[in-house]
Amino acid sequence: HKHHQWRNTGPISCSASPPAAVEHQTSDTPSRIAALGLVSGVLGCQWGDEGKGKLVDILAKHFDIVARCQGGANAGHTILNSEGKKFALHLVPSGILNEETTCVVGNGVVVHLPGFFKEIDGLESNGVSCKGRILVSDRAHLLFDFHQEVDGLREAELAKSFIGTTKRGIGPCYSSKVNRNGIRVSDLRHMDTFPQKLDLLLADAASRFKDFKYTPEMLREEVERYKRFAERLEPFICDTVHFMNEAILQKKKILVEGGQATMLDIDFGTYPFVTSSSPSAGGICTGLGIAPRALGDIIGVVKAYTTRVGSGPFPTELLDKIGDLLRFSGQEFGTTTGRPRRCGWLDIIALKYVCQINGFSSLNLTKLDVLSDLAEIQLGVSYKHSNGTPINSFPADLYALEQSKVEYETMPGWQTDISNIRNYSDLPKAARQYVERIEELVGVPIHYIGVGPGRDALIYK
Ligand code: 2SA
Ligand code: GDP
Ligand code: MG
Repeated sequence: HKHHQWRNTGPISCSASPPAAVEHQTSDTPSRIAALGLVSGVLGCQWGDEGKGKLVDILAKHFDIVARCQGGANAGHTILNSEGKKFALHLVPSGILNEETTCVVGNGVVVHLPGFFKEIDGLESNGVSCKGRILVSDRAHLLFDFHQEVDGLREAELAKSFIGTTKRGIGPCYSSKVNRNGIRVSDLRHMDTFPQKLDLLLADAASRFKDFKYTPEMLREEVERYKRFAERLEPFICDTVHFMNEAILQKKKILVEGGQATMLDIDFGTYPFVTSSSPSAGGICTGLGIAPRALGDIIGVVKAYTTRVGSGPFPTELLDKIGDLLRFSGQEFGTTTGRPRRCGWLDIIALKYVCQINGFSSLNLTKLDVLSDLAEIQLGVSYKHSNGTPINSFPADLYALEQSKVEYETMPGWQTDISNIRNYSDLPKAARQYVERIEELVGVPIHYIGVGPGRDALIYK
């Protein structure tokens, strides 16, 4: 089996098709990475923040293109580069820190332009060049400040049953999209009709929320602002469907970076406590316009325990000292909002369900180091109805879920620092037992194990 690696020959301009790929062998590439399919994906297996950004950053140098297919600036990926410098990325794909990678923001993403430019300015001022390296789909929907305001108003209206959104306007923007009155990136090329479209959207919001007010003056100002954004965005705008499919024909290597995770998926998550996009495997095809048969390996990223931000069911949640310990040793605070994350044990029932939906080729178990202080570790292995009958898959019915009971398996802890270990066989026996028990229970191999936040803190199994 011959492994290929393809590299860009320079920045890709939007009107151009991808430059010819250059084939070369690499000797330093771990065989696991070299063998990854031409279109690979990295997706979250829980409720987000599994450490997807770190894996994407590590894999990026072996790929030509890193693409986002869903979500928006609600995503928060924290990455430490080789010098230990910390970057928090939201809309820009985590491939940006690798200078040879072209980043694509696909049609399924919702784009808040003020935030996008702010993120680019932040990266540029930290020495990361973005020019010619980010392509934004002309089919992507624009997320306006008013969507963010409406997000807050909706949450306030829900009162105690609030979702705990990031208030980045995600739900309202996808609502506009599905409602078919959204405004897309390509509409920025028609500034003559843009004011009217925006007016309709704002009027819609004003008719729905009594606290939402806008004046003709505010509309005019917003239009002027977007005229400037339109000019600045022009070099980034691209028919990314054509671009991606050309790249596939040219056998370039593409990595798709998921935001959020399957348990937050609009269809498969704990509805209504979900995000408004499809962070599972299907979202790769719909959010980029590439065919299912183009897909290769999909890697699921799963934390060695579970975290969740926002409201909604969390069967294995720990509301005790162990939960606090995980939060502090795992630094579990939101990358976008700084909110403390709820913490609990690994939920195998939810993980099996997520593995079925996504058909992962392998898993990246992250933050194993965070469990190092514990004398015992629990694994949630099954749910039972209140009458004692087993539940065979993750239930849709949140009431049934709330009344169910989680059954645990207790595993011994290792109580030694593992953050400097780089070979699987050097891990303490109890740590290996934990890893192998998870593989056995879910039936998917764990190929990567995270033992620290840094780029190098990864064990290839
Ligand atoms: P939204 O804003 O409409 O997508 O929120 C709906 C639910 O989805 C959850 N959600 C997330 N959960 C974890 N991490 C996310 N990204 C940030 C991070 C979150 C942060 O990386 O830390 O900084 O708070 C993310 N984005 C959306 C959200 O909590 C709601 O439960
Ligand atoms: P993402 O949204 O899935 O990309 O994850 P986030 O970046 O929001 O949250 C993951 C956090 O865990 C980040 O602060 C990472 O730097 C950190 N992290 C990732 N992998 C590991 C690991 O293996 N061990 C430790 N201790 N931290 C990790
Ligand atoms: Mg995150």
